Amino acid sequence: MSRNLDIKVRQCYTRAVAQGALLFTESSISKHREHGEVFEVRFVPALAKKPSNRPKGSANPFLPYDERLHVAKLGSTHHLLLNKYCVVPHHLLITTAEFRQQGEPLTEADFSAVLNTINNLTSRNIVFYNSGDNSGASQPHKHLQVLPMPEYMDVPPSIGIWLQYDSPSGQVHTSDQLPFAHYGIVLDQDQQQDPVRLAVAYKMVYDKLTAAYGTKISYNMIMTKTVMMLFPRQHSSWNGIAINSLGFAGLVLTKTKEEQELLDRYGILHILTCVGYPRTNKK
Ligand code: B4P
Repeated sequence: MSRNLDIKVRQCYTRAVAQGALLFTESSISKHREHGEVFEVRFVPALAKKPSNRPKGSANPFLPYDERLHVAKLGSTHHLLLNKYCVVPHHLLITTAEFRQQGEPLTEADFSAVLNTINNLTSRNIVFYNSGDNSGASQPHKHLQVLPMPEYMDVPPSIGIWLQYDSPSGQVHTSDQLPFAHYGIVLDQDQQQDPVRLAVAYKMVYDKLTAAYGTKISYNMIMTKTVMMLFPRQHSSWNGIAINSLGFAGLVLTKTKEEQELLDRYGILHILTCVGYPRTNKK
Protein backbone atom coordinates (compact mmCIF):
# COMPACT_ATOMS: atom_id res chain seq x y z
CA MET A 1 0.00 0.00 0.00
CA SER A 2 1.29 3.51 -0.71
CA ARG A 3 0.43 7.06 0.21
CA ASN A 4 -2.58 6.88 -2.04
CA LEU A 5 -4.29 5.52 1.08
CA ASP A 6 -5.33 9.15 1.74
CA ILE A 7 -7.17 9.23 -1.57
CA LYS A 8 -8.77 5.84 -0.93
CA VAL A 9 -10.05 6.94 2.49
CA ARG A 10 -11.52 10.15 1.11
CA GLN A 11 -13.16 8.48 -1.89
CA CYS A 12 -14.58 5.67 0.19
CA TYR A 13 -15.88 8.16 2.78
CA THR A 14 -17.64 10.38 0.21
CA ARG A 15 -19.20 7.34 -1.45
CA ALA A 16 -20.34 5.78 1.85
CA VAL A 17 -21.99 9.03 2.98
CA ALA A 18 -23.79 9.34 -0.38
CA GLN A 19 -24.98 5.72 -0.13
CA GLY A 20 -26.25 6.24 3.41
CA ALA A 21 -23.85 3.56 4.69
CA LEU A 22 -22.03 6.01 6.95
CA LEU A 23 -23.83 8.28 9.41
CA PHE A 24 -21.85 11.40 10.21
CA THR A 25 -23.14 13.40 13.20
CA GLU A 26 -22.54 17.14 13.54
CA SER A 27 -20.90 18.42 16.72
CA SER A 28 -19.48 21.62 18.18
CA ILE A 29 -16.12 21.96 19.91
CA SER A 30 -15.06 23.93 22.95
CA LYS A 31 -11.53 24.08 24.30
CA HIS A 32 -10.68 23.73 27.98
CA ARG A 33 -7.31 24.68 29.34
CA GLU A 34 -6.01 22.55 32.21
CA HIS A 35 -2.46 22.16 33.41
CA GLY A 36 -1.20 24.37 30.58
CA GLU A 37 -2.66 22.13 27.85
CA VAL A 38 -5.72 22.57 25.63
CA PHE A 39 -8.32 19.80 26.02
CA GLU A 40 -11.09 19.34 23.48
CA VAL A 41 -14.73 18.87 24.43
CA ARG A 42 -16.96 17.78 21.59
CA PHE A 43 -20.67 18.40 22.20
CA VAL A 44 -22.92 16.02 20.23
CA PRO A 45 -26.52 16.53 21.42
CA ALA A 46 -27.89 14.40 18.55
CA LEU A 47 -26.22 11.30 20.05
CA ALA A 48 -28.20 11.69 23.31
CA LYS A 49 -31.36 10.73 21.41
CA LYS A 50 -29.83 7.90 19.41
CA PRO A 51 -29.91 4.27 20.52
CA SER A 52 -26.59 2.92 21.75
CA ASN A 53 -24.19 1.33 19.26
CA ARG A 54 -23.86 -1.58 21.65
CA PRO A 55 -24.50 -4.89 19.90
CA LYS A 56 -27.84 -6.57 20.22
CA GLY A 57 -27.92 -10.38 20.17
CA SER A 58 -25.07 -11.95 18.26
CA ALA A 59 -24.82 -9.42 15.41
CA ASN A 60 -21.20 -8.60 14.66
CA PRO A 61 -20.78 -5.42 12.54
CA PHE A 62 -17.21 -6.38 11.57
CA LEU A 63 -17.81 -10.00 10.49
CA PRO A 64 -19.16 -9.67 7.96
CA TYR A 65 -18.40 -5.97 7.55
CA ASP A 66 -20.35 -3.64 5.30
CA GLU A 67 -18.50 -3.66 1.93
CA ARG A 68 -19.41 0.01 1.46
CA LEU A 69 -17.26 0.88 4.52
CA HIS A 70 -14.27 -1.21 3.46
CA VAL A 71 -11.20 0.88 2.63
CA ALA A 72 -8.43 -1.72 2.30
CA LYS A 73 -7.12 -5.12 3.31
CA LEU A 74 -4.20 -4.88 5.72
CA GLY A 75 -2.29 -8.04 4.87
CA SER A 76 -4.23 -11.25 5.42
CA THR A 77 -5.05 -10.54 9.07
CA HIS A 78 -6.86 -7.18 9.23
CA HIS A 79 -9.24 -4.84 7.44
CA LEU A 80 -9.36 -1.07 7.36
CA LEU A 81 -12.97 0.14 7.65
CA LEU A 82 -14.65 3.50 7.98
CA ASN A 83 -16.39 4.08 11.30
CA LYS A 84 -20.10 3.87 10.49
CA TYR A 85 -21.10 6.29 13.28
CA CYS A 86 -18.45 8.98 13.16
CA VAL A 87 -18.43 12.51 14.53
CA VAL A 88 -15.10 13.26 12.82
CA PRO A 89 -14.81 12.54 9.06
CA HIS A 90 -12.34 9.80 8.04
CA HIS A 91 -12.43 8.06 11.44
CA LEU A 92 -11.09 4.57 10.71
CA LEU A 93 -11.29 1.14 12.34
CA ILE A 94 -8.67 -1.60 12.07
CA THR A 95 -10.53 -4.88 12.57
CA THR A 96 -9.21 -8.43 12.69
CA ALA A 97 -10.22 -10.52 9.67
CA GLU A 98 -11.07 -13.47 11.91
CA PHE A 99 -12.94 -13.12 15.16
CA ARG A 100 -10.72 -12.16 18.07
CA GLN A 101 -12.00 -10.88 21.38
CA GLN A 102 -11.78 -7.14 22.04
CA GLY A 103 -9.64 -6.95 25.15
CA GLU A 104 -7.08 -9.54 24.05
CA PRO A 105 -3.57 -8.10 24.26
CA LEU A 106 -2.34 -6.46 21.06
CA THR A 107 -0.07 -8.53 18.81
CA GLU A 108 2.66 -8.02 16.21
CA ALA A 109 -0.01 -8.54 13.53
CA ASP A 110 -2.16 -5.79 15.09
CA PHE A 111 0.81 -3.41 15.12
CA SER A 112 1.74 -4.35 11.56
CA ALA A 113 -1.80 -3.29 10.53
CA VAL A 114 -1.46 -0.07 12.56
CA LEU A 115 1.87 0.91 10.96
CA ASN A 116 0.60 -0.10 7.55
CA THR A 117 -2.19 2.44 8.09
CA ILE A 118 -0.61 5.44 9.83
CA ASN A 119 2.67 5.33 7.91
CA ASN A 120 0.68 5.51 4.67
CA LEU A 121 -1.49 8.47 5.67
CA THR A 122 -0.30 12.06 5.38
CA SER A 123 -2.59 13.19 8.24
CA ARG A 124 -1.44 13.02 11.87
CA ASN A 125 -3.54 10.54 13.79
CA ILE A 126 -4.38 9.20 17.21
CA VAL A 127 -4.52 5.40 17.32
CA PHE A 128 -6.53 3.95 20.17
CA TYR A 129 -7.70 0.68 21.68
CA ASN A 130 -10.52 0.32 24.22
CA SER A 131 -9.80 -2.88 26.14
CA GLY A 132 -12.23 -4.41 28.63
CA ASP A 133 -15.73 -3.65 29.94
CA ASN A 134 -14.76 -0.46 31.78
CA SER A 135 -12.77 1.03 28.89
CA GLY A 136 -15.64 2.41 26.79
CA ALA A 137 -15.63 -0.47 24.30
CA SER A 138 -19.01 -1.31 22.78
CA GLN A 139 -18.10 -4.01 20.21
CA PRO A 140 -16.68 -7.39 21.24
CA HIS A 141 -14.82 -8.03 17.94
CA LYS A 142 -11.20 -6.89 18.21
CA HIS A 143 -10.61 -3.47 16.67
CA LEU A 144 -8.28 -0.54 17.02
CA GLN A 145 -9.31 2.92 15.88
CA VAL A 146 -7.55 5.71 14.01
CA LEU A 147 -8.80 9.27 14.43
CA PRO A 148 -7.35 12.25 12.52
CA MET A 149 -5.76 14.52 15.12
CA PRO A 150 -7.37 18.00 15.33
CA GLU A 151 -5.36 20.39 13.16
CA TYR A 152 -4.72 22.86 15.99
CA MET A 153 -3.24 20.10 18.19
CA ASP A 154 0.50 19.29 18.19
CA VAL A 155 0.12 16.37 20.59
CA PRO A 156 -2.90 15.13 22.56
CA PRO A 157 -2.95 17.13 25.84
CA SER A 158 -2.46 14.12 28.13
CA ILE A 159 0.66 13.23 26.19
CA GLY A 160 1.68 16.90 26.32
CA ILE A 161 1.50 16.89 30.12
CA TRP A 162 3.30 13.54 30.31
CA LEU A 163 6.07 14.86 28.05
CA GLN A 164 6.68 17.74 30.47
CA TYR A 165 8.55 15.00 32.29
CA ASP A 166 11.83 14.28 30.50
CA SER A 167 11.05 10.80 29.14
CA PRO A 168 13.95 8.95 27.54
CA SER A 169 12.91 6.55 24.80
CA GLY A 170 13.05 2.84 25.51
CA GLN A 171 11.78 3.01 29.10
CA VAL A 172 8.32 3.03 30.62
CA HIS A 173 7.61 6.21 32.58
CA THR A 174 4.96 7.81 34.72
CA SER A 175 4.81 11.53 35.40
CA ASP A 176 4.02 13.36 38.64
CA GLN A 177 2.16 15.87 36.52
CA LEU A 178 -0.77 13.57 35.64
CA PRO A 179 -3.18 12.83 38.51
CA PHE A 180 -4.38 9.49 37.10
CA ALA A 181 -2.48 6.21 36.72
CA HIS A 182 -0.69 5.86 33.39
CA TYR A 183 2.29 4.18 31.77
CA GLY A 184 3.95 5.69 28.73
CA ILE A 185 6.86 5.15 26.40
CA VAL A 186 8.52 7.35 23.78
CA LEU A 187 8.91 5.32 20.58
CA ASP A 188 12.25 5.37 18.82
CA GLN A 189 12.70 5.38 15.04
CA ASP A 190 12.84 1.59 14.82
CA GLN A 191 9.67 1.13 16.88
CA GLN A 192 7.92 3.66 14.61
CA GLN A 193 8.67 1.48 11.57
CA ASP A 194 8.95 -2.12 12.77
CA PRO A 195 5.84 -3.91 14.13
CA VAL A 196 7.96 -6.48 15.96
CA ARG A 197 9.78 -3.77 17.89
CA LEU A 198 6.57 -1.82 18.40
CA ALA A 199 4.92 -4.94 19.86
CA VAL A 200 7.88 -5.31 22.23
CA ALA A 201 7.42 -1.67 23.35
CA TYR A 202 3.70 -2.32 23.96
CA LYS A 203 4.54 -5.48 25.95
CA MET A 204 6.89 -3.47 28.18
CA VAL A 205 4.12 -0.97 28.96
CA TYR A 206 1.43 -3.66 29.25
CA ASP A 207 3.59 -5.68 31.67
CA LYS A 208 3.93 -2.65 33.97
CA LEU A 209 0.18 -2.07 33.84
CA THR A 210 -0.75 -5.70 34.56
CA ALA A 211 1.94 -6.10 37.23
CA ALA A 212 0.18 -3.30 39.14
CA TYR A 213 -3.47 -3.99 38.28
CA GLY A 214 -3.65 -7.64 37.13
CA THR A 215 -4.32 -9.11 33.69
CA LYS A 216 -8.10 -8.64 33.94
CA ILE A 217 -7.83 -4.86 34.18
CA SER A 218 -9.73 -2.73 31.64
CA TYR A 219 -7.49 -0.15 30.03
CA ASN A 220 -7.20 2.42 27.29
CA MET A 221 -4.29 2.63 24.87
CA ILE A 222 -3.45 5.76 22.89
CA MET A 223 -0.65 6.05 20.41
CA THR A 224 0.78 8.67 18.10
CA LYS A 225 3.73 8.02 15.78
CA THR A 226 6.10 8.82 18.65
CA VAL A 227 4.39 7.95 21.95
CA MET A 228 2.30 5.09 23.38
CA MET A 229 0.40 5.33 26.68
CA LEU A 230 -1.82 2.93 28.66
CA PHE A 231 -4.36 3.93 31.34
CA PRO A 232 -6.07 1.47 33.73
CA ARG A 233 -9.84 1.93 34.07
CA GLN A 234 -12.25 1.20 36.88
CA HIS A 235 -15.41 2.85 35.47
CA SER A 236 -16.64 3.33 31.91
CA SER A 237 -18.36 6.63 32.75
CA TRP A 238 -18.66 9.34 35.38
CA ASN A 239 -22.11 10.82 36.13
CA GLY A 240 -23.29 9.81 32.66
CA ILE A 241 -20.22 11.11 30.81
CA ALA A 242 -18.88 8.10 28.87
CA ILE A 243 -15.10 8.07 28.55
CA ASN A 244 -13.18 5.96 26.04
CA SER A 245 -9.49 6.11 25.02
CA LEU A 246 -10.00 9.47 23.34
CA GLY A 247 -11.03 10.90 26.71
CA PHE A 248 -7.67 9.84 28.10
CA ALA A 249 -5.98 11.45 25.11
CA GLY A 250 -7.78 14.64 26.20
CA LEU A 251 -10.65 14.62 23.70
CA VAL A 252 -13.93 14.23 25.58
CA LEU A 253 -17.38 13.74 24.09
CA THR A 254 -20.50 15.10 25.80
CA LYS A 255 -24.10 14.54 24.78
CA THR A 256 -26.14 16.82 27.07
CA LYS A 257 -25.99 20.31 28.59
CA GLU A 258 -25.89 18.69 32.05
CA GLU A 259 -22.74 16.78 31.08
CA GLN A 260 -21.18 20.01 29.80
CA GLU A 261 -21.93 21.75 33.10
CA LEU A 262 -20.47 18.89 35.15
CA LEU A 263 -17.36 18.96 33.06
CA ASP A 264 -16.99 22.74 33.53
CA ARG A 265 -17.51 22.38 37.27
CA TYR A 266 -15.20 19.45 38.00
CA GLY A 267 -12.62 19.63 35.20
CA ILE A 268 -11.44 16.95 32.81
CA LEU A 269 -8.40 15.76 34.75
CA HIS A 270 -10.60 15.16 37.81
CA ILE A 271 -13.14 13.15 35.79
CA LEU A 272 -10.37 11.07 34.18
CA THR A 273 -8.99 10.34 37.64
CA CYS A 274 -12.44 9.12 38.75
CA VAL A 275 -12.91 6.75 35.80
CA GLY A 276 -9.27 5.68 35.85
CA TYR A 277 -7.22 5.18 39.03
CA PRO A 278 -5.51 7.90 41.01
CA ARG A 279 -1.77 7.82 40.42
CA THR A 280 0.06 6.55 43.46
CA ASN A 281 3.76 6.37 44.09
CA LYS A 282 3.44 2.62 44.60
CA LYS A 283 2.03 1.93 41.13
P1 B4P B 1 -15.75 0.85 20.59
O1 B4P B 1 -14.30 0.76 20.92
O2 B4P B 1 -16.50 -0.40 20.87
O3 B4P B 1 -16.46 2.13 21.31
P2 B4P B 1 -16.39 3.71 21.03
O4 B4P B 1 -15.41 4.10 19.98
O5 B4P B 1 -16.26 4.41 22.34
O6 B4P B 1 -17.82 4.02 20.41
P3 B4P B 1 -19.28 3.76 20.98
O7 B4P B 1 -19.91 2.81 20.04
O8 B4P B 1 -19.27 3.38 22.43
O9 B4P B 1 -19.99 5.18 20.74
P4 B4P B 1 -20.00 6.56 21.55
O10 B4P B 1 -21.42 6.96 21.70
O11 B4P B 1 -19.11 6.56 22.75
O12 B4P B 1 -15.84 1.18 19.07
C1 B4P B 1 -16.74 0.56 18.18
C2 B4P B 1 -16.74 1.43 16.96
O13 B4P B 1 -17.40 0.74 15.90
C3 B4P B 1 -17.48 2.72 17.20
O14 B4P B 1 -16.66 3.76 16.75
C4 B4P B 1 -18.72 2.57 16.34
O15 B4P B 1 -19.15 3.83 15.85
C5 B4P B 1 -18.24 1.64 15.24
N1 B4P B 1 -19.27 0.84 14.57
C6 B4P B 1 -20.40 0.31 15.10
N2 B4P B 1 -21.06 -0.40 14.16
C7 B4P B 1 -20.33 -0.32 13.02
C8 B4P B 1 -20.49 -0.86 11.70
N3 B4P B 1 -21.54 -1.60 11.35
N4 B4P B 1 -19.52 -0.61 10.79
C9 B4P B 1 -18.44 0.18 11.11
N5 B4P B 1 -18.27 0.72 12.32
C10 B4P B 1 -19.20 0.47 13.27
O16 B4P B 1 -19.31 7.56 20.52
C11 B4P B 1 -19.91 7.84 19.28
C12 B4P B 1 -18.85 7.93 18.21
O17 B4P B 1 -17.98 9.04 18.49
C13 B4P B 1 -17.94 6.69 18.17
O18 B4P B 1 -17.61 6.47 16.83
C14 B4P B 1 -16.72 7.14 18.94
O19 B4P B 1 -15.55 6.43 18.55
C15 B4P B 1 -16.63 8.59 18.58
N6 B4P B 1 -15.99 9.42 19.59
C16 B4P B 1 -16.06 9.30 20.94
N7 B4P B 1 -15.41 10.30 21.56
C17 B4P B 1 -14.90 11.08 20.57
C18 B4P B 1 -14.11 12.28 20.57
N8 B4P B 1 -13.74 12.85 21.71
N9 B4P B 1 -13.76 12.80 19.37
C19 B4P B 1 -14.14 12.21 18.19
N10 B4P B 1 -14.89 11.07 18.13
C20 B4P B 1 -15.26 10.53 19.31
